[in-house]
Amino acid sequence: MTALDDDGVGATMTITGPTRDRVLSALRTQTIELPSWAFGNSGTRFKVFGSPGTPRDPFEKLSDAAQVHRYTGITPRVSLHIPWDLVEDYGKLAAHATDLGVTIGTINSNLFQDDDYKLGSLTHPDPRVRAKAVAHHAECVDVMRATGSKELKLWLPDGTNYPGQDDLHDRQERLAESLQQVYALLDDDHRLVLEYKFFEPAFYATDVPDWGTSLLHCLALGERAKVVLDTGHHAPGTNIEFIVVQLLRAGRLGAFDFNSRFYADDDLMAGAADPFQLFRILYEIVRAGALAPAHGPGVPWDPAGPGVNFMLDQCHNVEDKIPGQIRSVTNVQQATAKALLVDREALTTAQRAGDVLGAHDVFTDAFQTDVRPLLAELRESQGLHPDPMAAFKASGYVERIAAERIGGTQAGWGA
Ligand code: AOS
Ligand code: ZN
Ligand code: ZN
Repeated sequence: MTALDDDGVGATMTITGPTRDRVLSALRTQTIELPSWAFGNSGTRFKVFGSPGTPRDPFEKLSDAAQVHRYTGITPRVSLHIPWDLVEDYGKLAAHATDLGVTIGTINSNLFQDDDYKLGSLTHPDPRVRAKAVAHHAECVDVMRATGSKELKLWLPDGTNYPGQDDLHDRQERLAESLQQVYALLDDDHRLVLEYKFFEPAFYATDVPDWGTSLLHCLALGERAKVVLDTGHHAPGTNIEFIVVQLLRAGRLGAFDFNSRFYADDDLMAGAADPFQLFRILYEIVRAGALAPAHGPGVPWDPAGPGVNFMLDQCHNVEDKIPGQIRSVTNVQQATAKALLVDREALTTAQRAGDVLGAHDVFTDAFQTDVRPLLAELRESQGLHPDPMAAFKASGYVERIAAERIGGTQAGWGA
């Protein structure tokens, strides 16, 4: 059915024929990596609310993550956080993942929960503390070897709270040196991804506050160092898709941490705060041909290549965790489908003709298209239930884990 839209340019978009086939086949290649910490209890510094059935160990976190994959079909990897996901035998954990139909993804180091790191980790003024922070990454690389993970992700809480507290220049030099030591620990088929965040926990000067700083350090390290863009880590009003464009041009966009923020870095569900922003980001990904998975069966892994890892970095403080992940995944999937629907030919024609409103209409027509029926069709073609949320709820899994698991832990302390 076709109906007139209200922009005077054309009709509402219908998804048929070659467009439908092209979009469906691109969506079939998409994968999203889930964070193990999304399944543990989490909260703010004021209160952590427990939820029934919370995983008691990393094995149970993987079991919950596998449920998301079971119903959405596009989340085959799970990131670990060390030492939150500390186990004696990582080979056993990886085998457990395989049994569940998923694999271990990125290994995240933890530089923010040790008293020694009060004044910094890789940038700390004391060489002993910097050496300790580097040594932690050697442990993480061992976990990568034991689990088959290929990516080491660093997020630094390092920074200062007061002008003059430490020397800004020296901190950058120390950071460069420490990062080189970490990079040297990696195997040839590993890569390092470096996240940035404009503030918090430091409030005056953050040592990796923006994509430019992360990129400079990555360029100095080598071609297997890439930037992580966490969508929650920018000042309000920042044009994130512009950053995506620049990092893609440089071949240095390693990964996303998708989430939503309203005021600060809240790790809310991706697509909840601003689905239009998520669409704009994914449009640039599609535009650059960067949707192709970096990881996956039949995909040759290239640690220096342009592959982007699409990850979630979220916590579910008040909503149910597995459904919270399912919703986030379907939000990313919807934004991707809409990005794939942009009529690139019509857009380019309008752009080159200087047709400002025409170009804008082509762009927003895709965003306003309801892609949910298409995604339902995609899932059915893959043998999945068309509505993953309904299917998960009907499965009785939540009731089962609530009865079986007693004493689940907080996300950050689930060892
Ligand atoms: C912190 O704000 C960052 O987003 C990191 O990715 C962090 O490691 C992750 O959120 C787990 O705490
Ligand atoms: Zn993050
Ligand atoms: Zn964050």
